[in-house]
Order: sequence, then C-alpha cells, then structure tokens
Amino acid sequence: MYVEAFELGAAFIKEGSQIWALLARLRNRIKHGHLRIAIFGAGGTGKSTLGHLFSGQLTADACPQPYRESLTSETFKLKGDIVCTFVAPPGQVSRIGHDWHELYRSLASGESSGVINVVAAGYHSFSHLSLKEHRLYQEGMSEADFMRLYRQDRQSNELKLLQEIIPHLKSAKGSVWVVTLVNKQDLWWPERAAVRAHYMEGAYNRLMETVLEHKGRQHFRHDYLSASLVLSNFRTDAGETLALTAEGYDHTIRLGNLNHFLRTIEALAVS
Ligand SMILES: Nc1nc2c(ncn2[C@@H]2O[C@H](COP(=O)(O)OP(=O)(O)OP(=O)(O)O)[C@@H](O)[C@H]2O)c(=O)[nH]1
Ligand SMILES: [Mg+2]
Repeated sequence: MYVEAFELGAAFIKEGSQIWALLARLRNRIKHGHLRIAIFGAGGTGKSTLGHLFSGQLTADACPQPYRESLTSETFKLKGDIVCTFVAPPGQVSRIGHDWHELYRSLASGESSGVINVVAAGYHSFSHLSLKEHRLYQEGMSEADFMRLYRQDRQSNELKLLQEIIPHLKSAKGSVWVVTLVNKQDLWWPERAAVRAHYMEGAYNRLMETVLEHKGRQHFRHDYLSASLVLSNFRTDAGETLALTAEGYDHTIRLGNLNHFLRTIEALAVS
C-alpha cells in the first residue's frame, strides 16, 4: 500500500524528485488510449485535488488549497488531444444522486474501465467554519476527543459508500480495475500499520473480495496505494487544529509514494 523510506533505493529517490516528468509522461501515454477513469470517494477525501494533479492544474509541490466542497461533478480532461477523462463527483452524502448514477452508467456500458476510490483514514475535510458547528461535537470536547469520534464516523461513511459502489463494480461491463487510494498520508503516517490493517484486513477488503469472487481474476484487479497529494495541516477555517502533518514524514517519503502511485496508474492505464 505504501513504500517506506528505507525501502527506497537511491535511484528511486532521485526519480521521486521527477514526479512532474512522470505525470507528463502518464498524460502523454494515456491521452491516446480513450480512457475514462471514475473517481469515487467521500466528501473531503481529495477527489478534486487528484483530478487537478492528473490534469496538470496542480504540481507536485503546489501550495494546498482551502477545502471547497464540490457541488457538481467535475471532469478533468487532459490538455491537447483530449480523450482521457477523470470524472469526480462530489462525495457529500447529500449530493449523491445524478452524478454518481452517471458514473454507474459509464461502468455498466464499459465506458469507464478504471476506478479510483479515494479514502483518507477518516481525515475528511469538512466545510463547517468551526468543529463546534459539527453534528458530532459535544460541549466541552477537546479537538482530540472530537477527532476520535469524527474519524470513526468518517471511516464508517467510507464503508457505506463502498457498499453502494460494489454492485456497480460487479455489473461493470468487461474488465475493470480499481485502485483504493488511501490519501492524506502526511496526517496518518505514524499510525500507518493500523491504517494498512484497517483497509487491507477488515470489512473494506472483504467487500472488495466479493467483487473479485464475482468477476474473477481475469476481469477484476484491485490495488491498494497511498499518497499525500498535498502536504497540509488539517485545520478548520476558525483556526482549530484537528491534525498536524506527521513528524518524520518528509519530502522523500512523499515523493516516493506519489511516484509509486502514479507509476501504477500509468501501468493500469495502458494495460
Ligand atoms: N493534509 C492533506 N490534505 C489534503 C491531501 N489531499 C487533499 N487535501 C486537502 O483536503 C481538502 C479536500 O480535498 P478535495 O480534493 O476538495 O476533496 P473532495 O473529495 O473533492 O471533496 P468533495 O468535493 O466535497 O467531494 C482540500 O483542502 C485539500 O487541499 C493530502 O494528501 N494531505
Ligand atoms: Mg471535490
């Protein structure tokens, strides 16, 4: 799912600093492939950020943007000879409807053969000014108390959304690949073993396995990857700190993992 710094050889680290070239190559290679990638995921996990990275509107070292909830589906097209499209519908539960159904249709017709499901180990951005306006906040709670409850709630939401997508993966026409992108590595890096176990050994994985059983290895492939699309402390607009970028999470780890993620997408996109 993730690559640890000590696993990265010197050559890999050097390449990690060339993410931009890799992204350009990825775009160039898939723009001739008539490929459409559907990006699913709960609100605030990083779908729009991912679309911006793919489409060249965000560089690997760009400044993070404050969270603005997407209100409609966003389509990120590659520049130039445009045939590869990344579609990311908004992930707030209240907005699941038409946009998600469009993506389901594109899976059923075989138009989309790649899916990226973005999760974030419960570190989902939200649009309330202060945590005190959040429905989970109770009088007297510290930021840490709130985060414990909030992350549990968001992780169950990730599962609920996956349950919703599963039947559509099963009935997708032809072969389909899925990447679970566990984003916001910069916020959960010290607890990476627990995060890895949560996704790869629990209910999330069991749900993915049902698709594999249904479609068979020949027609279904699922990979876990993780990255930090931007490096940013998790704060509310009111200035409350909900999580800090992790101590020890450095540029090399970030670029190494981003590189690993992009290389895998590149390989899947041309397979
Ligand atoms: N710390 C950190 N923040 C991130 C990362 N990726 C994205 N973000 C931030 O998370 C916030 C939400 O990202 P978006 O891409 O807008 O999320 P979304 O999934 O499109 O959200 P909706 O449109 O509501 O469905 C933004 O402020 C991003 O800058 C990451 O890897 N680490
Ligand atoms: Mg969005």
